[in-house]
Amino acid sequence: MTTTLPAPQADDLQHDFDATISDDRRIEPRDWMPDAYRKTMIRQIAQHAHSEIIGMQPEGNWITRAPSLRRKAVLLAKVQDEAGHGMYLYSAAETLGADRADMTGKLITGRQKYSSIFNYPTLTYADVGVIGWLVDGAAICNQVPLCRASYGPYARAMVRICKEESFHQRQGYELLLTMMRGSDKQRAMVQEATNRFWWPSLMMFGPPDHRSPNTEQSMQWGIKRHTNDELRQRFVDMTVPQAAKLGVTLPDPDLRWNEERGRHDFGEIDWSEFDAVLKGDGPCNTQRVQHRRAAHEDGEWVRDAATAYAAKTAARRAEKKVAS
Ligand code: FAQ
Repeated sequence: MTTTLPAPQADDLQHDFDATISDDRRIEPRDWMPDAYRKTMIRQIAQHAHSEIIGMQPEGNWITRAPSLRRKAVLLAKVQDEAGHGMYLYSAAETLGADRADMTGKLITGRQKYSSIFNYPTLTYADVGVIGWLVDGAAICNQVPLCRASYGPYARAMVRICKEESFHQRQGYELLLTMMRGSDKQRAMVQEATNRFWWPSLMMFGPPDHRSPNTEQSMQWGIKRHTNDELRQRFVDMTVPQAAKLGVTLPDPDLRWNEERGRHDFGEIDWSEFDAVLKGDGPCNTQRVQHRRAAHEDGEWVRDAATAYAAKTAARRAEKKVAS
């Protein structure tokens, strides 16, 4: 949406926007904002919404094979929560003028991204626990600072999402604690799932700072409060003691406490793997997008029916108004 305004008015609007950001107040949907800010917010929120929706697939894969009624109920509720997060986020993007059908179209034709992590398969039930522990854990680490993001509707959606993600993280950790108290086979499953998900979880935070084209501007605008590398480091420091308590080994021979830095050092991430996943060449990219596309196509009749019902209700309301 490009708006050309006379110069003095444009300057005033820019000044008000800058003041809102520097005073750490929120930008609201009716406020003027630079086109580039709107575009960045739509990009990030759409990617985030798509991640929540595509993120239902890896764990959804285990709903019918959960090992008990309790685990099944918990997993169903968790996957449903992720759908809810997607819905809040699409609504937040709509307040910026984005169109939900357009965003879905861009997702299923590969023109908008979703998180790299959901392109990895879930091979055993331990993956459900590890996703809760590491993937939701990384998501919380990344999203808690977003509760203070400068765009009001996004920041407010994040508050509720973070509360639910914290619960998800605990359910994953509780599942893993239970498995670690079980048989040798169960313990081996947890270790094997941790080995597969550790590095992709670190990639969730995005490219290293020197290769992150958006960080600097997003930090100036108060969208991001920390860089990708800062949050990744925070996640490593938070997770190491949790792994020790659980009794699993994180698959990184270079991971050790650095007394001087007061943080953990960790090994080099394979960024060529991240780049390949982003290009569509991860283990499950094709399957994830195809599945989403099929669900969208299968749901066409529901959208048509809802649209027809809304039109009929509006017409009836208009008729009543004319009659009264
Ligand atoms: N995967 O310049 P930067 C969840 C893209 S929700 C794919 O650093 P930015 C809940 C990036 O978009 C997980 N693409 O970008 C759950 C950019 O693309 P461009 C999702 C990635 O935006 C749990 C390009 O690379 N969370 O897990 C990734 O400043 C369990 C350059 O990167 C969010 O979306 C990636 N990992 O920082 C659900 C949180 N990283 O410019 C189910 C909100 C980067 O070509 C089960 N988003 N890219 O369009 C953010 O915090 C930021 O957007 C970052 C990236 C940190 C992800």
